[in-house]
Amino acid sequence: LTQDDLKKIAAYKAVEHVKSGMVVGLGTGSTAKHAVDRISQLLSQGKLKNIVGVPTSTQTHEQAVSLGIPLSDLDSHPVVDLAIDGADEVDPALNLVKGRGGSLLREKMVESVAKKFIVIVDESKLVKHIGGSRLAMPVEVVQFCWSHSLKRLEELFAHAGCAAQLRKAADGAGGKKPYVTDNNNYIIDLYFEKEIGDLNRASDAVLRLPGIVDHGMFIGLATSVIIAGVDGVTIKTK
Ligand code: DER
Repeated sequence: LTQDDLKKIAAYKAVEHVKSGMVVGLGTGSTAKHAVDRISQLLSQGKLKNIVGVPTSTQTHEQAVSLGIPLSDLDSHPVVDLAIDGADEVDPALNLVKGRGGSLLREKMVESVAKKFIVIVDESKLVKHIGGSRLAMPVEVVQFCWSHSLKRLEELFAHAGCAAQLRKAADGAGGKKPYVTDNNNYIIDLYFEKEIGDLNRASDAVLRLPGIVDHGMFIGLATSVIIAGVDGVTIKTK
């Protein structure tokens, strides 16, 4: 079983919770992609009807359009029955790190108004403490004076040995340029040497900094996590 097989298994399991008539939050990333594929499969087989998808990125929007999934947005559907999305890290309390795919803002907007939010992961995403994996903790910031925001974020997390860097993307000419999100913002990735401590305190402190749009800590939003491992699939519900 490859890692992608595991992602697909978790995604298909989550889609079993999609019922006809639901407004479904469509996640972003290589795991959520399988869930979107599966929903379109069931729609075309007539096993699902009257689904409205609310995509969490232009990437997922384009995938869903190409698959013929009817789409809407939070303006028209302020409540989502079920959101399905991947994650970069999941801790035992189902807190998440998300956003390494760059879509954290729209994901958090959709997933924070979902009656149920099922996270789909392969077992490699499980961690003891989020932010401790030495992988990126993304923060979406306005472009204006991003370097100032980067410094304020490093100061804020100095106790955790934080190093921050502006996320870059290929400029198509062999060089790099700042990565720009769907919302025309930049992303600053934070790397920690030590645990960041209380997540809610960290979240509040980050969100109080002017110029910060949002961050990749999804605290208390997930209602279930479906974990696909080599020994099988398990579901943990809060
Ligand atoms: O960027 C995101 O939040 C994605 O959901 C990401 O965290 C999970 O992507 P993956 O399923 O490709 O690992």
